[in-house]
Amino acid sequence: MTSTPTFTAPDAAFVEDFRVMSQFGATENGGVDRQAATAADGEQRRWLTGLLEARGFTVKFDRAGNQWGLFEAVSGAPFVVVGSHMDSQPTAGRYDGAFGVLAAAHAAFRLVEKWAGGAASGKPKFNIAVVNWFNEEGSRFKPSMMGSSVYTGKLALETALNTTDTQGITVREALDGIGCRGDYDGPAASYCAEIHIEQGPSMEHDGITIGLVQSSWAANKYEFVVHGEQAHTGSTVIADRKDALLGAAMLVVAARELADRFPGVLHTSVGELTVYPNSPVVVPSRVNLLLDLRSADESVLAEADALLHQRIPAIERAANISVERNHSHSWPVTPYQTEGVELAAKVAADLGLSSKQVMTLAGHDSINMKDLVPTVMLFVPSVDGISHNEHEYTTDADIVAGLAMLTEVVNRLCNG
Ligand code: HGY
Ligand code: MN
Ligand code: MN
Ligand code: MN
Repeated sequence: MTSTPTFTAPDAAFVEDFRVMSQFGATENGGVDRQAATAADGEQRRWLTGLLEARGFTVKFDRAGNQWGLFEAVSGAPFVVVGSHMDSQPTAGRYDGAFGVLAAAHAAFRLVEKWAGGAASGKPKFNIAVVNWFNEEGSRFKPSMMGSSVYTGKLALETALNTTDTQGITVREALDGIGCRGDYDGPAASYCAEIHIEQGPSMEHDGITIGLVQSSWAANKYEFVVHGEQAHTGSTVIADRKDALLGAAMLVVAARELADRFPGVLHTSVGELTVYPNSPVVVPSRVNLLLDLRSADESVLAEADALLHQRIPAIERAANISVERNHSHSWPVTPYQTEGVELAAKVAADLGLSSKQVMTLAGHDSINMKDLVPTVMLFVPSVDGISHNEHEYTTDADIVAGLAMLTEVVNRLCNG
């Protein structure tokens, strides 16, 4: 892992494109800030358009802002959809999502070149569509996986477009602002493939290059609104306070205590708190809090949900506030199609790449897609398991191996 590998020219081109791509929204600490439909997201999307068009792909934006690079090798046939997302968390790593979109583009370039080789290379049965899903992260606009949720019919287009960020800007306005709201409906899909970094340590720990994702954990996300009353932090008697932040803090602790009751099988977190008015001498009147619960066991998730719900009246009494709970987003434990996992295992063996079956604890657009068409989800290792962090890293050797793997999986899917 420490030596610098010598790459073939196409692999070196991929590594170089990855380096160039990572400059859009680059942060001082070596990460990126490319939240959905921001200027940096728009610039990167235009760069991807140029990359795809230069290789003969037609680029279209659909009504939900998903970016499609289409190549029709067989007129009228459905498409193998391959991609991930280029949007990021506010202080994110370079790999989460973006690696998967660029790998999809380069995999498609290699296949198109092969098909151009004539009869000996064989014509595919299906066409190929590279996709850059809109707003997978859900940091600026909720919920996450927005673009793929609209494409797969799980979220109404109007609901998505009318969603606002904390400044009151709608998705519609933000997409128009970067020129990425189109009138395309998206292609007809036959299969889907996505590659992503693992975002955990298990593959690196086991010395495995390719993760064959066989299922996802389930997730339940909630927005809690804690209602209190604004007051002076100096002059208001403690007993009279209705401190929304105190109630929110109790919810944060309750979430952690829940996880501790189900060690290793339940993950709970509060990732975002918005405090109103968020001023030093004011007892907060309101806090909006985003809490998520995840497990591979839906009965654990249901029990944790119920326990959390039961805690709320005691928190309301203790902090003298009221709590409103709104469901935000959820997905069940969903297995990926066994045939896809087997196909990917065979490809890894044929390419001489080590592989093992893994679960995804994070959400991915492929979780939506696998309910629409057979879907293959692949991982490459994350160094030290670090993710959603500017120091997220995967070696060049591993991203190149991931690209080879994705190319051959998509090749076989395109051949039906
Ligand atoms: O895992 C998540 O919640 C995000 O959609 N990736
Ligand atoms: Mn991601
Ligand atoms: Mn992410
Ligand atoms: Mn005053």
